[in-house]
Amino acid sequence: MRRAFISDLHLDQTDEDRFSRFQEFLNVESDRLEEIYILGDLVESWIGDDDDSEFARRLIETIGRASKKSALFIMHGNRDFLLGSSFFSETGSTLIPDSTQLEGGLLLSHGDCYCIDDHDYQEMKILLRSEDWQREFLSQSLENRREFGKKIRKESQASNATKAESIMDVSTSAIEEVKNRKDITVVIHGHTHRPGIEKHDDGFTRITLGPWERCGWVCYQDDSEFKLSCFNLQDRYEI
Ligand SMILES: [Mn+2]
Repeated sequence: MRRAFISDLHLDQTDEDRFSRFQEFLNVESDRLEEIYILGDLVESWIGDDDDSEFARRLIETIGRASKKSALFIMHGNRDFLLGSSFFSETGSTLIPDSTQLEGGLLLSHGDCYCIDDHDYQEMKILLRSEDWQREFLSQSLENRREFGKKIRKESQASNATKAESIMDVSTSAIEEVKNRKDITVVIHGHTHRPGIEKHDDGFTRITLGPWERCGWVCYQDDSEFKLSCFNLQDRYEI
């Protein structure tokens, strides 16, 4: 099975380069791979499937084109958890829940569920993922929702700037828990923006995807082989 895993693209209307690289990436890889997984934070914010912006329309078109050639799976992150059923049916992609397990003991997560030392974050997550909050939010005008999106991003940047580095990383005990599961040998996650491959002595592997910031991080799978790499976001994406 040949797959690619990406996360934390944080696409928005302001970064044209990054959006073009994403289009090229999907175009090239959907010809070549059987499955493509986006493990959360595809966009910087998603205010609802009824967003009528040019950006939202382009995103839906781009994913729709790729999903005709390759199976596309998307997991919610903490920025794009409002990607809803219209988005998935319009794009032909499939929503997968956090902690989805694939064959060969492969576990997929956005990664924020392992950041259990960040109590403020986890509390906020419970609120934002509740049905009541989402229903109320989606009932507001697009204009209000756009404003709220901007506000919450600023607040999160400000609060992250004062938090200890270790709090925003995964907690060792949360990873130990995953590792202790007999049915899991590899976990792939994003969210922390600390890309790398961690191989444990007992054969357990943790692969952390990176953000599309200075370069575009991708993990390629070819059966039991995993390769983490980063491509230039300034140049056209080619293989
Ligand atoms: Mn995230």
